[in-house]
Amino acid sequence: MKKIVSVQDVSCYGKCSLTVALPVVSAMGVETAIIPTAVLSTHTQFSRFTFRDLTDEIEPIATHWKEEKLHFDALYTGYLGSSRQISLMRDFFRDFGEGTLKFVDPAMGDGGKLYVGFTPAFAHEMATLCAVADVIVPNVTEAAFMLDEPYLDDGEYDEAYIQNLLRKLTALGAKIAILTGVTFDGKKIGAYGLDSESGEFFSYFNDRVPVKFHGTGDVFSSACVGALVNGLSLADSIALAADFTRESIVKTLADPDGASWYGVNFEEAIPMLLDRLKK
Ligand code: PXL
Repeated sequence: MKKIVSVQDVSCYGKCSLTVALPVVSAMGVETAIIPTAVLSTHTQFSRFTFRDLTDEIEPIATHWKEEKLHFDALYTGYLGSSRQISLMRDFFRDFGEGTLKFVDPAMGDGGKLYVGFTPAFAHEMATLCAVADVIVPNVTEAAFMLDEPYLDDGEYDEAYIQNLLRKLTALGAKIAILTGVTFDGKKIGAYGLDSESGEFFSYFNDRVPVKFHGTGDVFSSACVGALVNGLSLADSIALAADFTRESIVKTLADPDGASWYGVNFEEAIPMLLDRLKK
């Protein structure tokens, strides 16, 4: 059985990070080990939340795993709680990353703003982890902060702006950079990437559901990692992850309790994900 490790926080309530990665990647038939980076009472979109940093646990866990000679088919990092955790992840990539997919979702902001608790210095640190990754999936906000480029909102940027961000992201060292949530006309939304080895840009767009939902990045990343580890091509993995994300949004819209800042109903989209994965 394929096996990955996902390194992100546990937000005990609110659908994001490990409470998304675990069910999604596991449902795709891939064993999902975890290293929790922090325990929060809720995700940070709530007006208040508790936060227990778990940085001190990361090194002992990694040391034990080295003794056990563990091997993973992918290393998948998401929300990291501090600059020190980023540096520990660089060590983790060095120790466990040989011949393994290193997938970084630099989850730290959206809509032109960093999430509560993050600074531009943290974003620069995150760029150093992206530098040693095979695939990175920032949104435009995260890319702009990592690169110190101006942030342009949906509807303000053009293809040249996106391609410039992608060139600079791969210049950091990332092999493949994929910007998520890209929309040029507000009607279509999707992923736009650059493969630094072939030098080729690629993209995948869907009809946009005209609502912004929190937590879609984690849904996209988890499905993309699951698809890649299942052996799908990069193009097919991105298409599947984007379609699954859209389906999760559609399911949320149909839910009278669905709130845009909370998270999406990815659970109800899992049957579609698995149907497509089998094809
Ligand atoms: O979805 C990314 C994410 C992960 N973890 C925590 C968050 C967020 C987004 O707000 O607050 C704790």
